[in-house]
Amino acid sequence: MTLDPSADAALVTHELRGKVLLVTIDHAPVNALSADVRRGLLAAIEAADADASIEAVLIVGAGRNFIAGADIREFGKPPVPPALPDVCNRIEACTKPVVAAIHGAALGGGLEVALAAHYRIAVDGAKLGLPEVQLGLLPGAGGTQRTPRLIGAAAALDLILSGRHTDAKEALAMGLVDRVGRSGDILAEGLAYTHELLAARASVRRTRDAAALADRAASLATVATARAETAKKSRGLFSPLKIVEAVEAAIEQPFDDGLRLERKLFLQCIDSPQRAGLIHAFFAEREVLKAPETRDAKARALDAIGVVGGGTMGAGIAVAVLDAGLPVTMIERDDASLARGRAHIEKVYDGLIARGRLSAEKKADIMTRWSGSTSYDALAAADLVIEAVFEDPAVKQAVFAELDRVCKAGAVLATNTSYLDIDALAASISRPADVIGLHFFSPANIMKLLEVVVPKPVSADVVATAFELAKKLRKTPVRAGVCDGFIGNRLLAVYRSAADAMMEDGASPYQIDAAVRAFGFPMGPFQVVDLAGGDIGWATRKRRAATRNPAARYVQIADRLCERGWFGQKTGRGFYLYSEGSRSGTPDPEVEAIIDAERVRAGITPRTFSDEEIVRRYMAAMINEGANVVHEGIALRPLDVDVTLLYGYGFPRYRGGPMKYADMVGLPTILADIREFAKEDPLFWRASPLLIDLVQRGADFASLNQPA
Ligand code: 3H9
Repeated sequence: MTLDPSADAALVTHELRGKVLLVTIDHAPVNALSADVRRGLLAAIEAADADASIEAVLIVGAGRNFIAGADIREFGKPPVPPALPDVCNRIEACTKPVVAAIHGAALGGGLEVALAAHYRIAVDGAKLGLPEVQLGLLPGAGGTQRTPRLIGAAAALDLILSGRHTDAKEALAMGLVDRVGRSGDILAEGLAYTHELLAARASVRRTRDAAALADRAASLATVATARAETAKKSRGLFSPLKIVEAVEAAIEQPFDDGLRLERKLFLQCIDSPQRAGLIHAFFAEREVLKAPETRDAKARALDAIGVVGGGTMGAGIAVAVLDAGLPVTMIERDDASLARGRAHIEKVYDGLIARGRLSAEKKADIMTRWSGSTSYDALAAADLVIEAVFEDPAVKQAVFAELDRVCKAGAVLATNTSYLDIDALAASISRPADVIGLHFFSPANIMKLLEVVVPKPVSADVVATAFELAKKLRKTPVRAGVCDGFIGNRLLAVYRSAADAMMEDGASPYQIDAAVRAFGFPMGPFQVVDLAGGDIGWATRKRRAATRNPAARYVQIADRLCERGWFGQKTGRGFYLYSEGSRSGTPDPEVEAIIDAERVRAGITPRTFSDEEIVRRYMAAMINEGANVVHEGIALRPLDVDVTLLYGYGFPRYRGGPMKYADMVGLPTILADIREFAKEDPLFWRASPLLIDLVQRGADFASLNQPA
């Protein structure tokens, strides 16, 4: 029997099952707590309290989840009543026992609904957590008050500050749920548990009255430790310290006062730019998965993978593939190189064993899926082959000629080039429609970004296969068009040039790095050069010297360092000095002297830069090139640029990516900066036509973030 067949009832239905009111939330895809769902839940509880024949309430989610949390799309918009904290309070105040039966995700507001219920049962596969911190928020529907009262300050702070998911078994152990169901049938488990509670005459049991904070002194000591650790670790994030404050209030204040403080802090988080940046990142990283080809075409098989090249990149890719549970065949030119390739792979796993994160047996098991050969013929059965050999067009073409000869019809032939013309590579073989770029980032088994570079003749199902591979490898794929540097390295080249120019004009590399770190990047541009190896960029610069625009400014400081053999960490010095085995460098007075000499050579009188100006120039360069790659169709939308920089280049997630950041600063401001900087170097600071157009129309990058 459905008691309330109103519009809300479509999303939240309630029906009598004997004396139990079964409340089902059915709001695809993840049962997010939209205004209609909140209204529906409230109506259900009101109905239960009003009907004397109802003895208990059971809340379940339809589909694959209990409730994934508040509806994130509502944040930043005018609030629509009833507010979730009020709904939770009403559930808790219900005069009949309320049971939450949890399968799939019970996250954020979803777990808060469950905590407001009086009893909780979870089944295998349940994911419980309070991940608000990852969105720049804190649990704002009683989570900071009920969780510590139920499971203690330490466990609550761990859950809320990490945002991690816990499973049914651990949730039971920590007291977050009362029961783990034996079967996966959530409805049957929930009903059985509710009937059991009724038979035992279980009464209403409110989490607000739970006593896990009874040892006040110990709880406060836990909070003090968490506060000190969080201040050290949270690196500019706004919400973690607010979380500590809210949990402290749970210890020190009556429940209702604690809730009021939680609400106040939650609203501060909602208003913070970090919330806007992090939620943009959340949706953007899902949106990039929806490249047009993934909608229109079906992926080809991916059961056997080949990797050509056993260097750092090839081995890293092989590890990523092995970690996904797939077999890898590695090709190298001779036995010694093949042995080195295998050794590179083993080194990764041995490192894990040394840190206690992998057993020797598991490693042996993984390595059974690796095979190596010096003959391309071993790739005859491969579904997809990734070439990761030396970055030279002739070498790559020779590899592709071999792949063309040996691979079966329908095999996907991928190149891991970071800037070469894949259209030309595809055209050089008999099956251009099977050729695609898969640009991994080093270390390839760790870095999440995968640029899927789409040459003109490629067939849609090959692109869909690349996205499927990314899914299997747990990478975040971004679709990119063919150009020099694709999305990421193309932007990098431009903002690196901006940094070089500032260095020659008077800022020290150490000041630039510090300013960029203070913005939120883990490393500044010169630290990155030292980490990657200065020789790599040097080789590229030498290769491009003949085609460089002679009118463009060219800063030679990095070349001077490379001429001395100072390639960064691996040689013990680069822009920084590295003591034996150290990975963090110290400023080098000799480098500063070289920079001074270069300024004299270039006829530059050094001037001072504020940290703020450094960031403005760095970001303007990045954003302007980001606009260019969108304008040229290299990136589908601004959000694809954002995800590239977030996942491949250390852009601070809480700022959402360069294009989101630009929207938040305001595009007219960015354009005005570029025009100001252009007075010194008009060739470098040419405003992107897209940026100019958006400013003229009063629009922003977000307006271009339509579904692909
Ligand atoms: C909160 O609860 C605040 C409260 O404390 C206080 C309030 C006062 N809302 O990830 P998927 C969409 S903050 C709206 O691909 P999966 C998602 O965008 C919230 N939409 O599936 C995607 O849309 P599309 C705390 C949401 O199976 C679709 O659902 N909760 C939400 O791989 C499928 O998502 C969280 O932070 C949402 N809450 O993973 C949990 N969640 O199809 C966030 C998802 O158009 N969610 N969507 O691209 C997740 O972690 C995962 O989505 C989940 C499912 C694990 C649930």
